[in-house]
Amino acid sequence: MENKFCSGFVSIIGSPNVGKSTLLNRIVGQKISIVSERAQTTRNRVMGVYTKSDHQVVFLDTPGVTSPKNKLGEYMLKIAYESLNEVEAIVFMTDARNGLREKDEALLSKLKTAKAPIIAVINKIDGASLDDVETIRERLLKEENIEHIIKISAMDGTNVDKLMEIIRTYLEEGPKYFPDDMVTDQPERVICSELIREKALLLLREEIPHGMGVGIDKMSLREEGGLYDVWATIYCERESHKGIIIGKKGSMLKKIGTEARRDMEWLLGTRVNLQLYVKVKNDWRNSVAVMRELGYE
Ligand SMILES: Nc1nc2c(ncn2[C@@H]2O[C@H](COP(=O)(O)OP(=O)(O)OP(=O)(O)O)[C@@H](O)[C@H]2O)c(=O)[nH]1
Ligand SMILES: [Mg+2]
Repeated sequence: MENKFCSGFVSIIGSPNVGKSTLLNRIVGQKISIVSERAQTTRNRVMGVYTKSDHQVVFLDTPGVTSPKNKLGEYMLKIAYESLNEVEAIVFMTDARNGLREKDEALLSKLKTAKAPIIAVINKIDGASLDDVETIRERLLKEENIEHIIKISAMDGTNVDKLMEIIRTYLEEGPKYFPDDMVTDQPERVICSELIREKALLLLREEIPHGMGVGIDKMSLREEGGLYDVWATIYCERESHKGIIIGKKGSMLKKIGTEARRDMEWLLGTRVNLQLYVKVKNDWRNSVAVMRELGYE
């Protein structure tokens, strides 16, 4: 019997911070979606392509679902919900350490009307008690459209192979949507801006990160090759935040730049000369114009 190529789209959805982007990166084997310990790290849909000789899965990582507090939040929620249309399966992810909270329950209710079958993933089992995991599992068993429940650790990789086996059963005979060497649809400049935002999220204090946005102003490869010049701006919402992002004598901005540059060099395969600026844009998360400038449209 002839083996036909199988493919399909899978959305990864869940509350903020449950580990969706960590899972995507683990599956495709590259950091294409930034990760941080803060909620609401992912702001756009991030596509990750997993290709094998006889099948291809196109994953959509999405912003964590929570009640929006500004226009950016509304945009993020819309992106997350839109990902549910036209996928072959939905991966609904929860954090084993947190139990099922109100926001997880709210999302579960929303998923009752989803057209695609749901695979529930209880993540972070490396840091949870068996009892906690079991409590979540028992609750999820009551949901009729959840067809599988699997416990994983996206961080250390436990059971991710089993999850992939389950996902495979939802693929249908179909085309190879993307070439073998393609892991994401995000342009390099988008990944570069995301890497800067990730480093800033990692290095800065709690109160600032949510109001941060990063735009790449210009990116150019020098004629003699081997070196990219990148100009980027970090936007924040207050003068006081600007001071914190820049730090004493520029020390914080320098740290953010150094770490981001290292990742960018790895991504681009060349040396990078990164020029970072900080600008205040009051309440930009409610400004459609700035949001558009930063790629949230
Ligand atoms: N212990 C443990 N930590 C994890 C695991 N998966 C993710 N994390 C951590 O959880 C935090 C959030 O991970 P993300 O992948 O950014 O979560 P997310 O669901 O994409 O978050 P948003 O984009 O904000 O919705 C990070 O600090 C990760 O390192 C896991 O399996 N075990
Ligand atoms: Mg994420």
